[in-house]
Amino acid sequence: MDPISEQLDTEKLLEEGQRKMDWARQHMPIMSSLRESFEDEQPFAGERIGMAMHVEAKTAILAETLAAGGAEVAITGCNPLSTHDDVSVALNATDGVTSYAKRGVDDEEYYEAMEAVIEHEPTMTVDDGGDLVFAIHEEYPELIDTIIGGCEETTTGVHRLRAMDDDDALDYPMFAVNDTPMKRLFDNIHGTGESSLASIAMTTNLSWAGKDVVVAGFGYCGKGVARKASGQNANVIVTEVDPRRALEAHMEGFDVLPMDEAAAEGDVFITTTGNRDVIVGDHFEKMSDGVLLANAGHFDVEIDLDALESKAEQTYEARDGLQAYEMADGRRLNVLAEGRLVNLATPISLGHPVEVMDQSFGVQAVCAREMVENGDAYDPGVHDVPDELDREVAEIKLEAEGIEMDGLSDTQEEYMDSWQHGT
Ligand code: RBV
Repeated sequence: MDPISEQLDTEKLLEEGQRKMDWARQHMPIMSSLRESFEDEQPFAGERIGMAMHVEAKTAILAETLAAGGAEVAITGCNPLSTHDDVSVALNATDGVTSYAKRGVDDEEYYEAMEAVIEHEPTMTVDDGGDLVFAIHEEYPELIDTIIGGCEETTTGVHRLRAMDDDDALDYPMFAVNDTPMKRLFDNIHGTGESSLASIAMTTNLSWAGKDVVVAGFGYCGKGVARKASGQNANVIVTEVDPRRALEAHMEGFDVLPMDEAAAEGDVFITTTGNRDVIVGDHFEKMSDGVLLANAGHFDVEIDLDALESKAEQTYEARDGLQAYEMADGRRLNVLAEGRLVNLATPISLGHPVEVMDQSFGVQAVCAREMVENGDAYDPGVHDVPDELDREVAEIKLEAEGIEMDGLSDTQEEYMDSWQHGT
């Protein structure tokens, strides 16, 4: 397959893509700091890094930072709708980077581009959702011997890798970047919360105030969406399958209902569970005219669109990125971004805010560095990110923000380590 520049009219796109990258770069102090040290130390010299991520401006800065550290980077998308073509072209024009990502690809093109990345014979993989790791294990196991390891960005990908690991089917080490405090407490909560609501608002031009918003799942992403929706004066209803999380949602002041009942209440539905079949056939029967249906989970399996399609009398594009399904009784149920992750996949989506991705990608970058420097220390399987790496990224960010904090005194250290102190 040809790199992106051979496929599209690049001149216009290049300029716009570079402009987007410039803006992102200005707001990514962690990446700037790491880039400086990578340029000096060239930790990735001789390495080929294969990436499958949402190819937009912030991801482009991660890719160029790895390339600045000496890597040869090949990248494609991790979702058929999340690529920004202008950024993909600009990234492809960056030294050391080849991009195959294009927006609006079908399944065949999506996997072709993934294979094009794999043909670079990566020595390290950086994934969002696990498709690249999975494709290598399924189709190109002969490459595994020369792969040092990799990093996984998202909850769904880590979940998938842990399932592979449990089946002894994961044959190289992978860092669970998602599970670090610097990722999960910011990206999943604030990032998903803000960018999902922003994408829905911009796609529909509708308000949150006074709406009944049903949030499926009260994990880190669900909490973010619920809190931000509440902050925009919506009335939030949470659905859960875990009793502790249901209680947590209740104690945070949200209504908690089974989806069977919530279906009749909601004006907007946002799924964040990472599981399939969260909104299905009977639920559609109970919904009011005009509801919005959106998914903020990694894969497009949470809302059963086949069932919705089979119930609909007709379907039409109500706005860009918004498909209306009209029922026999006249109700219109509106689905955003074909049920794909709404913060990245509508035509106006920008993904998470820049500051948040700076943190997530800061963790990615230090994990990639750790893998090349100490790869031998990690057996095949999923690994938690060493805490000192996560702290390193937090410290760079605090310094960039000019925020100072306390340190422990010797007596405090001693106190924390001892068990003899009592009343
Ligand atoms: N995500 N990436 C962006 N590049 O704009 N926005 C969100 C971006 C990541 C986020 O870290 C999450 O874990 C993953 O997308 C879900 O696919």
